[in-house]
Amino acid sequence: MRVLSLLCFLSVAVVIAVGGVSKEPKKELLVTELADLSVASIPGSTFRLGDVFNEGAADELPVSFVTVSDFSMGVHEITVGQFTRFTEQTGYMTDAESEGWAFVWDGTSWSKEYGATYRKPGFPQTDQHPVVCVSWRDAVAFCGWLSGVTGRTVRLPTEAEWEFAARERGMRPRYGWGNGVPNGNVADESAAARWPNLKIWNGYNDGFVITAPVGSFHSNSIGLFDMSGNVMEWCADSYGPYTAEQKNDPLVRKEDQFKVLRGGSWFNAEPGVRTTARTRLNQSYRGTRVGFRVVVR
Ligand SMILES: [Ca+2]
Ligand SMILES: [Ca+2]
Repeated sequence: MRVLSLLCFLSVAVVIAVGGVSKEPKKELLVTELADLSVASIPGSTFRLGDVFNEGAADELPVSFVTVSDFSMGVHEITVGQFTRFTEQTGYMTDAESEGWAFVWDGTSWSKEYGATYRKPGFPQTDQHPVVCVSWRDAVAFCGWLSGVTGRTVRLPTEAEWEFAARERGMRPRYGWGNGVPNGNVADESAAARWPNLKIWNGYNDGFVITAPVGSFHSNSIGLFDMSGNVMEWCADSYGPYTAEQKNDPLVRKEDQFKVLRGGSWFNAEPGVRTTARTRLNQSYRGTRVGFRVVVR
């Protein structure tokens, strides 16, 4: 009966267009009783994917021309509140819950913390904090649920979409906040006060040791918040080397277990929070530095 009532509800899920102001990205609010999701409409284009600054790691090269189609992206990382609505409606068990542990920073390394989950990551959080301790598989499951709820295709961003968005449609912002001093939740003086050995952004204090409520800092020019820092974000792609040829809407699918994450987190300063920086983790990884945001078509 619960499933039947959910299906009935899904059929009346509504999409409300909020409309845009000139020069502002068009915003939509996908409204359901289960999950409100604010997304920004991002017109596609061709851009140069990779380390256009020539200052990053080897895996950010070669730079190549990539075309991405139009897409919409969640303006925030998925929150604890949104993820909880998913698990409450479906009974979904995260990998951390079913296996009984997640990775937590203990001051010197990322170690298995038994009992750590997105509900109890070991630090205070509200429904507005980004969900953490979710694996790639957990994130994909959330997307599948939200696709059903909204009647839209909801999925993880491809690595190319993520970078295109973080760089304000393929321009040259070095970070989610632009090119200057930080305006986001990165490894800062407040984190160093707790963990003196942490590599931080010297002289910068954002006031958050671990995660911050989403949207605590200003957005980029296309309306996206926390593209650098707060939580690292799962992408749809398997990790692989870049190639030089031009591509259209690339998505790397491989048999191995390593998936791409982008943007760095509260745990990173330079160089991890750069918009072109790439990270890979096993798809079963879950820890207090990893979350995700979604793309909607
Ligand atoms: Ca911080
Ligand atoms: Ca982020």
